[in-house]
Amino acid sequence: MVDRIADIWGARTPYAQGGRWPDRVDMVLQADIEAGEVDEWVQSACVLCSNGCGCDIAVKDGRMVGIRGRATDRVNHGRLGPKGLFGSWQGMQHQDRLTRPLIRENGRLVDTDWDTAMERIVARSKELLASKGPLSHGFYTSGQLFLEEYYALGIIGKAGIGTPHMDGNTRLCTATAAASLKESFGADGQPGSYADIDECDAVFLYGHNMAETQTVLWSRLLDRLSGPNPPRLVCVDPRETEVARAAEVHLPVRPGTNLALMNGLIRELFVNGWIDQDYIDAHTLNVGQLRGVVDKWTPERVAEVCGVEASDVRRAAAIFGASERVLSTVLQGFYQSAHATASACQVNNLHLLRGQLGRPGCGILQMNGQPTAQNNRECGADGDLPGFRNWENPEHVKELARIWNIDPSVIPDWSPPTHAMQIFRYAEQGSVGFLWISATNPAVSMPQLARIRDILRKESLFLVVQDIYLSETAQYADVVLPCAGWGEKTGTFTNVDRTVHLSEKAVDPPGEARSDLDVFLDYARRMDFRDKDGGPLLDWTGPQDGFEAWKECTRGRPCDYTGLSYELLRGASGVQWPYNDEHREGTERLYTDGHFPTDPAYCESFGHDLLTGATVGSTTYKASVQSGKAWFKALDYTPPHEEPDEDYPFRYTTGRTVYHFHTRTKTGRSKPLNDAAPAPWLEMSREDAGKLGVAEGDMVRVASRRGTLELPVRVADIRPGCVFAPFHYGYWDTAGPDEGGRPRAANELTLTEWDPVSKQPVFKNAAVRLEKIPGQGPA
Ligand SMILES: Nc1nc2c(c(=O)[nH]1)N[C@H]1C(S)=C(S)[C@@H](COP(=O)(O)OP(=O)(O)OC[C@H]3O[C@@H](n4cnc5c(=O)[nH]c(N)nc54)[C@H](O)[C@@H]3O)O[C@H]1N2
Ligand SMILES: Nc1nc2c(c(=O)[nH]1)N[C@H]1C(S)=C(S)[C@@H](COP(=O)(O)OP(=O)(O)OC[C@H]3O[C@@H](n4cnc5c(=O)[nH]c(N)nc54)[C@H](O)[C@@H]3O)O[C@H]1N2
Ligand code: SF4
Ligand SMILES: [Mo]
Repeated sequence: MVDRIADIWGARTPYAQGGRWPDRVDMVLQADIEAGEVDEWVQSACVLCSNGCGCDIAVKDGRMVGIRGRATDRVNHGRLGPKGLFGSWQGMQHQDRLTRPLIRENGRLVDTDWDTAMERIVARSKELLASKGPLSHGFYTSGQLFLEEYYALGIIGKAGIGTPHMDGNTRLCTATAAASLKESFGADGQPGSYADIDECDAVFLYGHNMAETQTVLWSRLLDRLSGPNPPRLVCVDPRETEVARAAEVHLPVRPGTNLALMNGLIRELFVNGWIDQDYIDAHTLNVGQLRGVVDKWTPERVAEVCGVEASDVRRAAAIFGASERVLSTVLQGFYQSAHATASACQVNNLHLLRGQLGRPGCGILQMNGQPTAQNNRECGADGDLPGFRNWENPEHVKELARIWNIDPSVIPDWSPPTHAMQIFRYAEQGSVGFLWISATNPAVSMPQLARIRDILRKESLFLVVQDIYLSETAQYADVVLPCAGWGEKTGTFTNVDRTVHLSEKAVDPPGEARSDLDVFLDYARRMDFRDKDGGPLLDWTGPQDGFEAWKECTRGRPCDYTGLSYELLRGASGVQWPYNDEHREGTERLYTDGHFPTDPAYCESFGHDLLTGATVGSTTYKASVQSGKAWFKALDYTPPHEEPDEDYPFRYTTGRTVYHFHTRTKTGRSKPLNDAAPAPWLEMSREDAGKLGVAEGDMVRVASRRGTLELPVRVADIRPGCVFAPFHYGYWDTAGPDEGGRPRAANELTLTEWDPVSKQPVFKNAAVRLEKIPGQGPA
């Protein structure tokens, strides 16, 4: 049998341009079980990244005992990666699962029953609403719940309580994807399709280590690369990742300098006439402004700022210019670095300039990371209004109020929605006294952890944490709610390329754990939220009611789900929205006719100034828009806020490894995955290791202005002057810095700073100094 820990992508199944990606069914079963002994295979999709691979869960004697890919699914054609194969079902069934609610008594968390836990929450909630009003409440959710759960939470926060303080960890994840799509095209939603990999002439990966983070998508690309007429590949990443090694041109930019590179690439298209003037004239606005901004970004200037070769900038641009069908993918190397939205918009601009949108092979994938991030953005459990509605458009607010049968004045539309970092700031200051965190672990995943820990432990903050394990964050809670997770509850979710999947309940959750949806509905009931006519605000009895309600909310919006049903999703494959009377088969690509959702009455946003983040506002927007045309948005480069200096001479960046998902609550509890990457490390170039006198495995202390880490060195192919740490490792399985343990969470060092438009925190560039810890070998 193939070792799918060592062999990450599995065997090659080459195919030619325009061909069909061959099927290959991947499967793992518990060691003592044969396929014939499985009682039942239950349809689902994997929730360990945004790829959304279709799968079936193997069930025997009421337990999950394995998984296999669905050959019929358009996303993965049967394949699964290491996390899907091992992390999914194994990660859910560990003895550490939370089985009973916990409440804090005399400083300690103790077991209780659901009534006591919920009544404690409701009592505090009512008391704060009466004494301080809705702005005392904050909700911080996830990119890992189901659509129905987010929509329930969105209704609770926006129509029940009426607080603008709602966001998800999607803010840390793909807020910039959403922001760039709104700025350029008027609304969120990926223009492209995974099938563009089958058709394209070239692929550009911008700050995206697809080989480790969407392993099945990378397998599709590897199969094209090993078939006839393979696509040309360009990679922008300071590290020599697997993607970089496969690329024809690798641009190892200094962290934080993406925008300089992008401005240079755009300039090359203009200078060499590699643009589609007819498309630009017919379908876009503001090309003159773009030209003006990029004018001074010659390849030589780019080379100097980014630390790459000018000839490589020219070669990369020439590949874009010479290819009829380019697929671009963008992820955290752009979204979590400096000038995030502006850099991501420049990718959209490259495609608009060449008219490469809406045709097979010409995709833009402003990627998602988490499996259900798209749904949080759609359903309004983050800062947006449900159905991609525009908070600055009073008609959209009225429409929502009509759908929910409430008074429009309840919906908080008087200010921009509060982003995650600002919600935590309000908790720090004390104006938010009630914070409900679901399915995310900010005590490890947010920047500047010492500060986050101080906020979470504040006396003035009543903290509810809803999780499947006692995470680092849950340990600070006043009430911990044990939830059912993947395979233990039913719901739908949507992946990067708008493919909607149904994930069915396969087994019962452990102990008294309940689905997140049941918890939200229970809270709504106990709070007695009512509509205008005195009826219950949320009268759903289960996920299917939620899905039906959601369909109505999307009617006529870009993410129209009205033609979908659970019945239909029980089919062979997931399907792509919009799916309605007009699109009976779903929609492979958006903007095929060059018409964009920028009409002021329809668009999701009136846009922002990319430098300051100031909103354009309806008056200016209406005066400058030509409905249906896309926007060229551009910004000049300025250096990132924190650059290396004498005291902190190294650039610090962070990211992922293939074997772990985030804070390891699931993958750290799967033996094969955890054995493959049991502890954190610091990547450093050979050159820097030599200068510091450290060798592989030596311990170093890494310090920024905000904290320190102690990690073993891994000598790696990273550009000199830069170091990299994986952000997966926190303290649930080791003593934390407050208990005298070694600091090892990458976010001890990161800074509290965010992109002005998307408000996504900057996790990918900070300045640090290094010192060898004498006499200490491998940990
Ligand atoms: N194995 C695994 N897969 C995952 C996840 C996981 O935790 N583990 N998480 C999922 C989620 S939620 C997400 S958001 C995605 C993230 O997926 P990716 O964005 O692919 O992952 P990262 O490792 O965070 O960052 C990608 C690359 O950015 C590079 N980089 C750092 N700084 C810069 C810079 O300034 N410029 C450029 N151009 N590149 C830079 C890093 O070297 C890194 O290789 O992965 C998803 N898939
Ligand atoms: N330095 C640095 N920091 C980063 C990043 C980086 O690249 N570098 N990346 C950022 C990104 S892109 C992301 S997405 C975040 C991820 O950061 P987090 O969201 O904090 O990470 P997770 O470990 O996925 O946390 C999810 C939590 O939900 C729980 N959970 C899983 N399923 C369910 C469920 O069905 N119900 C409930 N109630 N709970 C559930 C899990 O046990 C876990 O505790 O980290 C961000 N932080
Ligand atoms: S690529 Fe993502 S969705 Fe597919 S199996 Fe791997 S972790 Fe799961
Ligand atoms: Mo993410």
